[in-house]
Amino acid sequence: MTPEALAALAEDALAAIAGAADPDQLEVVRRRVLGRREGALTRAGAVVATRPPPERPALGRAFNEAKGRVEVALARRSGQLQADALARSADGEWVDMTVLDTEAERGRLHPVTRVLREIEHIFRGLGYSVAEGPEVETDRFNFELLNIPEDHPARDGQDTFYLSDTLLLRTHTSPVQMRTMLGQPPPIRVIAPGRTYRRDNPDPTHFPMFHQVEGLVVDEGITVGDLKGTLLTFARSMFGARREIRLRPNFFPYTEPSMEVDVSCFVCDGAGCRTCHQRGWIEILGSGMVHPQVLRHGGVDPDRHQGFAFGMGPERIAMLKYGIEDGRELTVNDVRFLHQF
Ligand code: 2U9
Repeated sequence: MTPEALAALAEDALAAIAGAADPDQLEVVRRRVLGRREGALTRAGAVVATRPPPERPALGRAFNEAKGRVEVALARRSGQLQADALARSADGEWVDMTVLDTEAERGRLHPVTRVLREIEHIFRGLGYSVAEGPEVETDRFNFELLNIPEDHPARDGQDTFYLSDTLLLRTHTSPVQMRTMLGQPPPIRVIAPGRTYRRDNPDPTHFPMFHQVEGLVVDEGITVGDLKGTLLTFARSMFGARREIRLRPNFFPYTEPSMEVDVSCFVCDGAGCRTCHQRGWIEILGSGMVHPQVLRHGGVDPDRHQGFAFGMGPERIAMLKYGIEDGRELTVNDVRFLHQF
């Protein structure tokens, strides 16, 4: 053992440290040189202690210097390797927090929602309130009080979703108006928008769940003139100022007389086109004067108060307004479809 041999050990160690490519390799080098039992320099230090006293000061100084150089080199290389690793991950993973994502897409309102809101807006402007009610109804509110007879086809299990002998999914929103009549005295001006259910197989114009907006007015001296003026105002707000309406006789159990309402075609102005099937008119609403028996069921005396009612289908209006040929598209929620409106 000589001072030169200790210096040579240190040189070997420095070369190995410089060659370590990552922290794991560096740790292997550290153990090989400074490990508590097997480290080459550690063992050389033990040999120094066995030399005769006159040799020890020079050997001790050489040992301390060799160990110091190795320790400093290890610490430097370790810091360097950690900084390299950090720089590499920052290069691969950096995020620029100042970049605005101008490509973010905005959502749209569903066409049926737009039509519902537009209808509500128009009738609120005419002084109507908006009422809601349960989608699970009783046979009594959905049919009986509305004068719909026991043998009416709508009451059949083929046409209505029954949940029990007496509970069903409402087939129209009319029970909401019946509940309104029972809950407050005239004057009443209310619309009832909401989901309704019928046992129809899906096709381009049918779906087992759809929406309705029905309306009810009850006051003293209400006539067909009020009905016609109200629905003309609605038609012009909804479909354009040049619209006309016409009433055609029809039958509903809860109104007498009952009328279907056509609006002059808003695509061709009445001249005849594909949308109106060359007729110049489009059927938009059902309506009528509330049947005296239905008024009585709602706690209203038909000798003092009269009323008119109407109903319409937002899906049908959305299809006409936006040229949608297959109403089933309205239930798929494919954003490529919804983004067109
Ligand atoms: C009460 C009294 C009367 C509601 C009315 C209609 C006419 C009507 C349909 C048209 C197509 C709904 O969207 S549709 O399927 N509705 O034609 N509905 S009168 O009459 C009422 C309702 C409640 C107490």
